[in-house]
Amino acid sequence: MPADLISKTVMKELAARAAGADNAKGNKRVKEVTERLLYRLMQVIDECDVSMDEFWAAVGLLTKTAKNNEFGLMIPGVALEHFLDLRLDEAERLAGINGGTTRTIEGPLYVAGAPLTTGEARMDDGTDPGEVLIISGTVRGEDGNAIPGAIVDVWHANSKGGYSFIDGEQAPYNLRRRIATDSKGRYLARSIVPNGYGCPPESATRELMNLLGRHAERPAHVHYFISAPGYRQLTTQFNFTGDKYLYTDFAFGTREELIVTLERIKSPDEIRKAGLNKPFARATFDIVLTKETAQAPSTIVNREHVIAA
Ligand code: MBD
Ligand code: FE
Repeated sequence: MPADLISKTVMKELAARAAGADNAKGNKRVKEVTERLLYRLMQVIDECDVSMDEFWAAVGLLTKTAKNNEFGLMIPGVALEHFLDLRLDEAERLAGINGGTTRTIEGPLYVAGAPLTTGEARMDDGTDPGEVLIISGTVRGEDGNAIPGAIVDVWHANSKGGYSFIDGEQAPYNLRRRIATDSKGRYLARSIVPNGYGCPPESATRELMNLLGRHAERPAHVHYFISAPGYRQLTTQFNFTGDKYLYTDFAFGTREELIVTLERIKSPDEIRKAGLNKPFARATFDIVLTKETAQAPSTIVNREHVIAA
C-alpha cells in the first residue's frame, strides 16, 4: 500500500469523533489529549504505511508490557520520563527558579516506608560481598544555609544490579533508607557500591531496545528523594565517573552535574577512622534545595509504586 492514503481532514474528523469532541459530557482534559493523540497516531500510520500486522504487533508489545507491569521501565526507556524532567526544568526556569541540585528521573523501583534514622544509616545488611561505599553530604538551601531535619530518602541496587522487593533475593528494605539530616544538615550512609541495572531478558522493554538497536542497561546509580518543609522536593540520582554505560544510559537518567568521582580509600589510618577494616570507596553528594513556590508545578509526583510486601 502507498503512504499518505488518507486526507488530513478525514483523520482529524475521525479522531475528534472518537474523542467525543461532538458531545458535552465526559472529562474535558481526557478528551482534548485523546483527540490530539489519536490524530497524530493516525498520521503516523498513514505516513509510514503501517500494515495491519505491524499495527497488531505493536499492540502485542504493549499488551506484554502491561501484563509484565513494566510500563515503569518502558517509559524511561523511550526517554519520556526524562522528557517530563526537561519540561519541569523549563517550567521552573520560567518561574525564576534556577539554582538547586539538578533533578533526574525517579525510575520504577522506589518503595516507600524505608527505615528512618537521623544523621547516619547503614543501608546494607552485611551479606553483599561488594565494595563498601560511604556516601556523605550536606543539604542546603540556595542561601547556603544547612537544612537540619531534611529527609534524604535513598535507594539503590546491590553489587549485582538488583533491587530489594524486585529481585526476590534481598531482605526487605535492603539498600533503602531514609536519613534525616543532623543539626548541621549532614547525612551519612554506609552501603555497598551498586552495579548498573539491566532490563530483564524476557521483558518487553528489552525486546523493544533490541528492535531499536539499543542496549537495555543503566550505569550504576544511587536514587534520592530529598524533602524539607518550605522547600521543593527533589528527585535525583548520582552516577559514577568512568562507568561503562555512563553516557548511554538506556533510561536517559545521566546528567553532567550528577556524576560523582569515587575516592578509593586505602590508608590504614583512614580505614580505621571510618570504623572499617578494609579499603573502601567514598562519595560526596551535597544537595541544594530551592524554596517552594506556587509559580511552578509541584515536584511531588503521584504515581504507582512498588508495594512493600
Ligand atoms: C532502574 O533502576 C531505574 O532507575 C530505571 C530508571 C529504570 C530501570 C531500573
Ligand atoms: Fe534505579
